[in-house]
Amino acid sequence: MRIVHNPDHRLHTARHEMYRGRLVPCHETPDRLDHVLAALQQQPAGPLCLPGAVSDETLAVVHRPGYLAFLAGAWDDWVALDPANAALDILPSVWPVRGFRHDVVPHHFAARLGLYSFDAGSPMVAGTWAAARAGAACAVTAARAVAAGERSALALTRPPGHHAGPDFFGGYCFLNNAALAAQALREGGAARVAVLDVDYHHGNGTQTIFYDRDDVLTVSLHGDPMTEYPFFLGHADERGEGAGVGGNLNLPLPRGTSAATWFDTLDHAAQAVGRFQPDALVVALGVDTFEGDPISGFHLRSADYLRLGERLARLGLPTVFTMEGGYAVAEVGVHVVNVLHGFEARAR
Ligand code: OKP
Ligand code: ZN
Repeated sequence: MRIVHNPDHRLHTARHEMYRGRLVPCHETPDRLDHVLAALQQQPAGPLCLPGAVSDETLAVVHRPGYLAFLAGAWDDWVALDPANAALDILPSVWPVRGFRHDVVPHHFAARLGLYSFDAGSPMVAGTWAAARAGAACAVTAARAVAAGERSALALTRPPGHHAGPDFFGGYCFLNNAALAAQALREGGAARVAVLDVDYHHGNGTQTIFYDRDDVLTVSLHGDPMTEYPFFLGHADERGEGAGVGGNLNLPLPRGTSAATWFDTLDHAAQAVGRFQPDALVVALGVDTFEGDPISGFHLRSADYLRLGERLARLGLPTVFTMEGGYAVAEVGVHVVNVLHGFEARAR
């Protein structure tokens, strides 16, 4: 399996996120990826390579130009508000909810920050844009390699991507790497692409990006949004709209779900992927389904990730993995590598 590493991921190192009325240390830290690299050194799964360049045009197929321009200029705008801001992370604190205008982009940076985000848990720092862009390049590079004939590839995307929508960030995500990979597979010749999201949290951004399209199926199994982040999307009755009706499948599960039930549900998800008869698969790979994850509520154990990899390989599809969540930091590497080894054992 080809592994595309984001050499710039560490540029996105933030201090804190808003949690229950306080600023707490970020869960989404650079050492998450270091643990993956260390585990890959112990148990290699394929050649490591660097991403190629990705153009604004490529990003703009998934994201709105105004949003991309906002991200590109955010740090300079933040520091322009007050030079002392250079020592602080950017976090939004005001949002245009129902009844407010979304069609007018205010001049004030704090207002634009709210317009383009949905939570106060996703800090931006000076290097966030560079890191997110390089991460997106990893996803596109991995997808192009698979479109060119490789059986599978892993994009070591950090920051993660599945919560980022056409014109909003949140849930630690800025650019939707899985969506960019799916789009790159489409452009590389796959007529139909399935995105299967196995992160603990619903992939709301990916769902929204492809909601009205019939060429990309989105399937997500995740904590029930009635009690789990991102709360406002991810229910079973969201099936797509327009040409995309039937092209979205949500499989919400209660907090506390066992590995046995989770794997039964994965079978349903895999069957739906199979019925769609895609030419390629994107797996939004979060390993925050682990029983020891500090912010999640499923009960998978380390060996279950081998089984997950095997189950995914059984779909028999050219496959791109993007890296999403997983916050039991010391275990993240082993779990990702277990997925890859389980996959390789079946894919051969
Ligand atoms: C990103 B990914 C926990 C606070 C929730 C946001 C979680 C984002 C998860 N009680 N903060 O899907 O792993
Ligand atoms: Zn997650």
